[in-house]
Amino acid sequence: RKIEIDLREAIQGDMLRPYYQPLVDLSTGRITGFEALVRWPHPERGMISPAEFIPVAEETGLINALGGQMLHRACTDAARWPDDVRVAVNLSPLQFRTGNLLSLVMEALKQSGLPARRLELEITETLLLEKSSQVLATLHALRALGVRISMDDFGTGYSSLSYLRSFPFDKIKIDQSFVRDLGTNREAQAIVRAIISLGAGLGVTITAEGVETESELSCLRAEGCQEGQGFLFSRARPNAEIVGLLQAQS
Ligand code: G
Ligand code: G
Ligand code: MN
Ligand code: NA
Repeated sequence: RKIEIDLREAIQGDMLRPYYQPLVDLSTGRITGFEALVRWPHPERGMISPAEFIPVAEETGLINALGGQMLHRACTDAARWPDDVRVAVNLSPLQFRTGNLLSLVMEALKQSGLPARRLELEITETLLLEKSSQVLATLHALRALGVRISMDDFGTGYSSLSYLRSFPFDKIKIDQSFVRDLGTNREAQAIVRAIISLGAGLGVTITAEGVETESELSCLRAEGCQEGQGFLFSRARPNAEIVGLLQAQS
């Protein structure tokens, strides 16, 4: 397939770049960190969305090389940001199976000089479906380094609360589908409220994804949600704009 050939070439040529979307503390309005979201500037097609090529990367195994490059670059970029600003990197379940993830992370931290406490790794519920002891051991080892582990897209997929008992997450990200329906849908509001209360009980930070409107924001604040992310605050931006963005708020 053409997209596979092009993607392989883009990875070999180190053409992919993380863009960074702010994570905002809802009580202070300040940026606490950024999520790295991969972007592919394609020579013929312009900017291609990860929604299109991450699945291709996962099918072909290219996700290991892609994920490694993103992790290294995100740590290197973040090492130059202020010391209280974190970076969050998405991990594919495949990176737990085939790659040596633990040493990849250690190497990225060492090469970049980024302190482990400033790195968050986002994983999805599908990773925990199979209840693999190897996956749990890797997560515990990453956490022992001081890296924070976030549960991404919470509430979609095959949510089972049992994994919250077997692994202590640092953060749970409420999927944007619940946030989008907050104003109009009583069920969505009840679910968001329940997740926030779950987070308080577990001592886990709750982040709302896909915040687009002021009314969603005030609803989330009223429910006691600590952190938000979404177009209301900012889209993902290239690293060249990040330091300026942070200076503007200080
Ligand atoms: O940036 P956004 O537009 O369109 O991202 C789409 C999807 O791609 C999201 O589900 C996001 O988690 C995923 N994604 C973005 N960057 C990465 C990455 O570096 N690695 C992995 N595994 N997924 C990513
Ligand atoms: O799966 P993950 O949460 O990593 O994906 C983040 C995705 O959500 C990216 O595709 C990003 O571009 C997208 N996104 C971020 N903020 C918003 C928002 O406010 N609204 C919508 N519709 N998408 C968003
Ligand atoms: Mn994510
Ligand atoms: Na998500």
